[in-house]
Amino acid sequence: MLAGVAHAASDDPVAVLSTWDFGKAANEAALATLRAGGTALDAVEAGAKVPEADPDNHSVGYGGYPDRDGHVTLDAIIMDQDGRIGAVAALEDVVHAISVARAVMEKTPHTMLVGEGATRFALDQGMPRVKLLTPAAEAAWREWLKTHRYRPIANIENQLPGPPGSALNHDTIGIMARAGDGRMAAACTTSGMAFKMRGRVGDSPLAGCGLFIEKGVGAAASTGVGEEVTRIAGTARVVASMRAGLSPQAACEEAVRHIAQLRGDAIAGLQVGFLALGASGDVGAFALLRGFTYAVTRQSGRTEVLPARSLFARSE
Ligand code: SD4
Repeated sequence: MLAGVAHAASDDPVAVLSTWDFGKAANEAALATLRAGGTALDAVEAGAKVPEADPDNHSVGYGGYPDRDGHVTLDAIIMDQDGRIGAVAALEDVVHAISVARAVMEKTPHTMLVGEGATRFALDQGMPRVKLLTPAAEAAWREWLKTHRYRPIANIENQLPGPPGSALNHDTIGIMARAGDGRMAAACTTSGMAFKMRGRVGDSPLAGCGLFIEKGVGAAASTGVGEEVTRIAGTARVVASMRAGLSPQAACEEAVRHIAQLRGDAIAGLQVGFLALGASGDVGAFALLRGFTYAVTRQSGRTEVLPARSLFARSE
């Protein structure tokens, strides 16, 4: 059994926490928003927008890899500690899925809009229509069409974009912020698994699967193969464990172990990672396989990208 990495609450508390190496740039945008007087909700939205706008990130927003029919479809959720939720799934033609999710939360009586209705709502809100499929992502898809093989590769999120077709999986950003007054919010945005079936929705936009937060307890986000997270309502489970007294680290480990026990050989080679931020600022991170990384930014502005511990020593 691998011990967790402990991050003691210190006089330089954690302000922003997010998944993968590219979370660093997102964290910096989120911290700048907090410093400018923004709320935790403003901060996670600002952070999530960074990878969404990055054409070189083939897993989130603009430049994301498409589904097997060539459509880039986005899933996102935003949530605050008061149980306010907005989400979109299978959103097309709009870059900032997280802002659409926030508008769903703030301007509709609903918690989620999907597909054409989500796109129409976003356009009605004045968001621009943008073709999300970039030439690089289209080239990767055309390369993939030659084999048509769907096999998620673990930890591709952590790798720099390679030649077309080399990245057969996607990454997600899950980002959590804790403002100076202790208020928390969280967001998650993704283009989902590369070359997924048309209409497939992963864990990311589902409250309690890709993301969950509860006042006085903390927040959790997930990354990896969404189907495996959804099966156990992964982040609801992590937050429930924290509510019951487990540390964020122990809670992430419990959820990963549960997946491994439940699924056995079916999860061989698949990655799932959980990241959690307790209400007092403690961090937890754990994954099935080696290779999951996360970015921690403290109120002083110090950011570290750290490797998560994993259940299995192998990385694929
Ligand atoms: C999904 N969980 O759509 C997302 C993908 C992901 O790291 O997180 N990849 O299943």
